[in-house]
Amino acid sequence: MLLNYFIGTAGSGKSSLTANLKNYILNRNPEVSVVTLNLDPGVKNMPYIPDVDIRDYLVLEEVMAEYNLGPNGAMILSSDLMINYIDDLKYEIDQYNPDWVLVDTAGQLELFSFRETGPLIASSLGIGDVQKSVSFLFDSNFVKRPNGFVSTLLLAASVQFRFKDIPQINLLSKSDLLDEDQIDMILNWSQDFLALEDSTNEREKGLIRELSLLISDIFIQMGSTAELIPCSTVDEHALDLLFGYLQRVFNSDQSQFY
Ligand SMILES: Nc1nc2c(ncn2[C@@H]2O[C@H](COP(=O)(O)OP(=O)(O)OP(=O)(O)O)[C@@H](O)[C@H]2O)c(=O)[nH]1
Ligand SMILES: [Mg+2]
Repeated sequence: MLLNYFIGTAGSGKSSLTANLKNYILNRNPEVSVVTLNLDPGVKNMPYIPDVDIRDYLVLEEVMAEYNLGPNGAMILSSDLMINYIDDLKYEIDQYNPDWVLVDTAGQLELFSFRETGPLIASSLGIGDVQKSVSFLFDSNFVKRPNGFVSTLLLAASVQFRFKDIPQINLLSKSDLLDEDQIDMILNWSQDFLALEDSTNEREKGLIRELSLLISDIFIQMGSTAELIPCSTVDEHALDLLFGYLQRVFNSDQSQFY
């Protein structure tokens, strides 16, 4: 069983990618079974019908009414309450005995990633020989400038820190919104933080520049890269690339990613 979590800021394309990757895998090989899991208790409209859905157990509006909370407070509480339904979600998924599980998480990524629920769910789901990955989405709309790239890089690193036992790949989502030069520039930043520093010096000013430089310097000292994979739901080749990367993660010795 291969289990992938899509995590990213609100609107970064998690649900669209969940839907499109499922279709892509099934079109490629109808024999493979793919299950989608929605972990957003507040979502109203989705681009697909999830096979397993937290909303069968927990609905944001009902939590708001029952606990007399506004949407934000109810979202925090819902995130914590999800823990009570891990066994149910696990049972439902196991009934399908799928080859792939694509997990779509809520846009408030700090709730899933930085509270207890996300890591607990991530460590609990799946049976038998299960391999896991996190796909973190860098929204193309926000990473065109060095400071947006650095902010997203920090979020991606925080998520990696929280889900430390699970290999993570970073996706440049909605890459069809960028031209080729922009894509090359952003991919270059992700592989070479010195290039990111150069662009920061050129394009940012004042405190933002100083902070961005300090942060990229930390990443340089750590010797890490944030290799990005361009990804778009309107481009079949981009899905080919993503599928290939996920297979590489799953086929490799997962310990090399820790
Ligand atoms: N151009 C383009 N638009 C996309 C792509 N993927 C998603 N979108 C659009 O981006 C918007 C948000 O997409 P979603 O898939 O709902 O994003 P999400 O991360 O699930 O959003 P939340 O669950 O609200 O956090 C929608 O209008 C999508 O149609 C893409 O690859 N290219
Ligand atoms: Mg969504």
